[in-house]
Amino acid sequence: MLTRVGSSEKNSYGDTVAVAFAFSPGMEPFKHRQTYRLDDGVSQYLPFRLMRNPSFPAPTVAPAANSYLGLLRDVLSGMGSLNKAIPPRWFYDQEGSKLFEDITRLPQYYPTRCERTILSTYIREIVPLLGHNKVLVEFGAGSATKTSVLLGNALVSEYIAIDISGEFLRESIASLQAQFPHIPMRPVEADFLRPMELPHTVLQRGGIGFFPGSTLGNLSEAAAVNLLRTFGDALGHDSILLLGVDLLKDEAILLPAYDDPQGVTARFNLNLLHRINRELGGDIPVSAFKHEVRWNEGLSRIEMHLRARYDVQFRVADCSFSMREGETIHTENSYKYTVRDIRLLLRAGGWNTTGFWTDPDGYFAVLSAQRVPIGSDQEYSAD
Ligand code: AVI
Repeated sequence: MLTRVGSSEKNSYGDTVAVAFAFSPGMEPFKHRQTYRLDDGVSQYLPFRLMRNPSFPAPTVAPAANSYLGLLRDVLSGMGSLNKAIPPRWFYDQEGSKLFEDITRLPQYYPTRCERTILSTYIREIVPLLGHNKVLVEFGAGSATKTSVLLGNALVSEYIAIDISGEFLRESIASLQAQFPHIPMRPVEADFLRPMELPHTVLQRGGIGFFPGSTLGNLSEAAAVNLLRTFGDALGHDSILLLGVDLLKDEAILLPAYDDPQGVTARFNLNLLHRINRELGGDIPVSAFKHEVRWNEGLSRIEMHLRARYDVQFRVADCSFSMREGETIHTENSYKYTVRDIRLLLRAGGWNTTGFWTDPDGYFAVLSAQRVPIGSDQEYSAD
């Protein structure tokens, strides 16, 4: 069965855009595959040093991450589905990125604190596994607060920070650049979930992919494996991955981390509706929705939803929607892994685990991994 929605609208720049969709209700988010060149306009984000360095070509990644059309497409297809869902990438406008930063400082939200502890405690063990003079590429850098421990200890030739929220990213990288003036840095506003081609220096020197914060856990298993393969393809054969993941634990710890009594995560979730109203000219009555968190034991994931408090009707970009009381919009999954789960996921994505570190409570893990050499399928390994 196909759901059809169509619309014609002017975007915030005054251009007339026409869109028409035909999506199946079960369509998975993150399936959009397009590649754009980032040569135009990217130079405005470069530190002066890099602008004068002609051997540092622009990377090719998908820049349309935060675009009007991308949001429109995901919202109309997601809201037109039987089980309403909007991909979590749309949380991160300027306001959403600030709210996420607030979440990371909440006492109930342990992942950021645990990951920082692991990195600073074990940095001496981690650094030798990262090689020398490789290019550090951070996927979903955001505030890049965990990067300084790597930049201060590992020998890296360049730092490329990719994030969907450009303004926020540029501010973070400007302050990191002041801290480490000798390391060339490049903030790239892009969606790393789409195919990417990094500067040739990455393939020449080898890349260190840094993917902290358990963002991998926001993807389905299939999308996570695809992303790990995309990272491998972009970083090249002689590359290393440093990955942060949230481990499976008691519901009593998990639920408050996503449903804090201060209401910060609720504001983060509801900001998605404010964003849709702001950017797509919607009239969603935000107060008709409630933040809801569920632990899905069978799938080992936290789910965030927006639940209608009563029957509601609203419009988004000239399309009408209605929801019954209790119906929800599924806005995020956050998978929690066992150590074996994550090792298997890495292997399926083309990476062999080479190191594993955790915090004293065993809440969070940082893993290092190497690309699986072509043609290797060991039946038995002593590690
Ligand atoms: C970005 N990501 C790993 C966070 C998580 O824990 O899944 C997003 C988040 N959602 C609510 N709180 C934090």
